[in-house]
Amino acid sequence: MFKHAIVRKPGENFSEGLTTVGQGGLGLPVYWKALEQHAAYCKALEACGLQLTVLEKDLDHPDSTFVEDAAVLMKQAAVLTHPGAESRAGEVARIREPLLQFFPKHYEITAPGTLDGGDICEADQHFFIGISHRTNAAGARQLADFLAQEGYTASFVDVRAMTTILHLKSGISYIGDNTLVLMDELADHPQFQGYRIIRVTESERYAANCVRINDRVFIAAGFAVLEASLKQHGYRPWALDMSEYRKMDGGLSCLSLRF
Ligand code: CIR
Repeated sequence: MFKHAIVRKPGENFSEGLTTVGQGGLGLPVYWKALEQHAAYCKALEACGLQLTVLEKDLDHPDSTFVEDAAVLMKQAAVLTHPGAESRAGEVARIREPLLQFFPKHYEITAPGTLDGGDICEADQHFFIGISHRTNAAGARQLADFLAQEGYTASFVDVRAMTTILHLKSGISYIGDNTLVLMDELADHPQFQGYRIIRVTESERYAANCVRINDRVFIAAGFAVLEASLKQHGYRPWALDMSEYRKMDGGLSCLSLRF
């Protein structure tokens, strides 16, 4: 059960963050809509029983609303990351203090290692670590070592050749009950055999990034096939409009750190 989440409001310069899809047809985000969607996301977290720490907008870092990339959380310790994009490196220092209030024990990814939280998929005692254009092998190895010290196992999934996703977790979510939601391209990967798999079709790929929040599963609105499939598997999906975050390559999970 999650009891708490840390989020950060997007700043007025949110659209100046990094994006690949924004330039490619979806357009740039509209700020007031992003704020509205953020507020709805926060309300949904609260409705699921979570207490929120809402950090103020950080105009020095337009991507800083994607707080998930700055840390990886275990039950008893936090890992401060070393983001792979230069423009995002300073986000870690800005989340350190609020995060470490809750996690007195912590580790840090250091150069030459780079790692974005969006590449890390926790599945109970096991963590899948994506090697991407943001997370390098050195960062992945450092994290695996920290995880081992805390009693978790880890394995690496190389997604560098997958041009459709930014991070591993853009294409995979663990929603409890030994169940993975997987985009088509990842669904037959040997690492994921042994899990119950809910497959996401190519046209709904964006929705593969969903989040189990206590007894609900948050999914991006507008993806009817996955929503129906989650229901069939006994889950209670909660659809949230993510249109403005999608334009900046962001998914549902990136907007919060949950613990
Ligand atoms: C970036 O390119 O870093 C941001 N515009 C989007 C980050 C999304 N984060 C995530 O998927 N965990």
